[in-house]
Amino acid sequence: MADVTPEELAARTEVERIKDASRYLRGSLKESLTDPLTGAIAESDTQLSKFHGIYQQDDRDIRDERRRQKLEPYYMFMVRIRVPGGICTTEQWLEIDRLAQAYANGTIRLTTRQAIQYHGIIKRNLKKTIAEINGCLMDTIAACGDVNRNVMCNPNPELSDLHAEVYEAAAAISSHLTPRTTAYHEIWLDGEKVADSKKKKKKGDDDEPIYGKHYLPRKFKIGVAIPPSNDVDVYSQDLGFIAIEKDGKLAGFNVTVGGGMGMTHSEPATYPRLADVIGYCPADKVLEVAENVVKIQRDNGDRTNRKHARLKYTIDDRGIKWFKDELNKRLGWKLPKAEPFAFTSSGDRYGWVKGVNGSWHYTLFVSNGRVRDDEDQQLMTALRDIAKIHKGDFRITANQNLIIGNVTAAGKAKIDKLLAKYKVAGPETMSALRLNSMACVAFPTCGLAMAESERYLPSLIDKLEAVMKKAGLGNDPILVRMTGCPNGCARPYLGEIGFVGKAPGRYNLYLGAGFQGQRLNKLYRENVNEEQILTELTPLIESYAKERKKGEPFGDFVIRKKVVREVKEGKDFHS
Ligand code: SRM
Ligand code: SF4
Repeated sequence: MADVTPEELAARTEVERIKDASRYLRGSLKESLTDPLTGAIAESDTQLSKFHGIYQQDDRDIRDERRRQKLEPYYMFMVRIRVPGGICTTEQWLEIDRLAQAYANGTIRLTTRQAIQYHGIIKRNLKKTIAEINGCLMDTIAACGDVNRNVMCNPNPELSDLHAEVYEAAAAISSHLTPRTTAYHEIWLDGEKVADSKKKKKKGDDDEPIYGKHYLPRKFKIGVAIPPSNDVDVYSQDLGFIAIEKDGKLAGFNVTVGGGMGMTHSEPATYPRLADVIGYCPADKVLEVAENVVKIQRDNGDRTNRKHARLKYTIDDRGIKWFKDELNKRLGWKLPKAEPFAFTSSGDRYGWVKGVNGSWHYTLFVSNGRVRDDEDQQLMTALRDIAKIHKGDFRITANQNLIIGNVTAAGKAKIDKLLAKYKVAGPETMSALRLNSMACVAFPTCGLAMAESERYLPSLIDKLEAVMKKAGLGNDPILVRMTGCPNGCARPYLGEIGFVGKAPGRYNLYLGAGFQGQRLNKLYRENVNEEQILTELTPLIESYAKERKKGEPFGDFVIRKKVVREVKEGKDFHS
């Protein structure tokens, strides 16, 4: 880690200067929290709070009304709890549920990276919320910010011994790459150490041996996949590991680098990119490889332009050969060539599945990850009551769903009864289209949203279901992804049908991604409203029903029929 001269720092982005002056992420957060004159925190602290898992937001539904009334925006905070591999105990779930009622907007949001979010926390409740999250041995550090985020992994370690070994590796990577700064404990826990936080903090920890005081140029994401399932969309991650088994045991991982989804409308220099497979790493070397990939990005990522700061651009600028050579040099050994593997699916498998140890796991479809009570179903209450009697755990999937994990045969009947009592719709009552759909949060909390997403997708699916049914495609899966802006939070460029918000009620329509998460989609129509979406998609769905080959996914079909051109690499996305 080279020192940075004042001239170099001046040429970097404002966020870099904020990090530089922050004393390892402290900034003036303590003072901001106690400033009684505003519901907000200081501008520079809004950048630093992200590293602590906290985003300042305002309620966009009432933004104009507040402006008319000459009031400051209704500031509130989103808090993201890190859940490596998505697994939490039922005791933790009960606490998460309690805090949602006590301090947030009464809902729990499961994210596309297997984490948990609260929305609507006001400033004076922020410290209590974080402290109480840590009280149940979870934390929020590095859930956001220019560091490694929640490490994703197939959340069902009981399915096979291999899954359990891979989950251990994912948890170890997460722990290894957690920032060491003591600022988190100082600010939120009055210096006490609680959760990961399980790690002992020592004097001098603030040195941040992996990140250094400027941390990374941008967010960094890691996912671990277990073939044949690509549920974590491994090619969308900055760094991915694909588990390779030998005789039912974990032997190692193929390593992928340079994935990412985010882009900006009308800025072709920004684009989604799928990762390259660069070689194989034995299981006992996974931390060494992860650390060195992170360090290459730390030292070479672009700190002068945040829209060009992800690892995908570092790799495209310098070439994948440069990256491999640099990694081998830093490791002091050469990554062997990748082992054969095959993905056959992405997304989740729903309903009851029996694990290797004889216990059962139930994957529940949670519409766009939002856990709450509605008139038609009381999901939040159902999960609370299940958590009270369930001896196993809860697992968040990479597709915003929830697994009730490790259920005994006797427990299975009780859980079914509770789900029925609170009218929680089972996957058997839903179309494959809905079960394979996912939308980001967008309005009213996301400050970057241009169009609705979570609140809109379910009603669009109703209409598309009717089209599918009429075409005779009642239960065929098509991956549908929607986001309220091009940042890509629901990985929309991996949707066989992708909707990306442009303006209220208007979306860019993308088609043709690979069903196993192996190919990006392509822009088909720009700035279309619901009527136009249905007009465009109806004939395509009808011809898919009539002319597809046996087992041909929709994404492959639209490419074979030349509806859109196949995207071979990220740089090709806009051409
Ligand atoms: Fe995201 C920013 C929500 C997964 C790419 N994302 C945001 C913010 C924090 C908006 C902001 O910066 O002010 C959103 C908060 C909305 C809210 O009100 O809650 C937000 N992102 C989400 C979540 C909650 C979407 C969801 O519906 O589940 C996901 C939380 C994941 C987690 O638990 O950590 C979420 N975001 C993703 C993913 C998918 C993934 O990681 O697998 C991506 C695309 C992959 C990638 O990073 O390339 C993603 N989010 C972004 C970007 C674009 C980054 C880029 O490189 O251009 C932004 C904007 C930014 O960073 O400037 C962003
Ligand atoms: Fe917000 Fe855009 Fe992410 Fe959706 S994709 S949550 S609108 S940043």
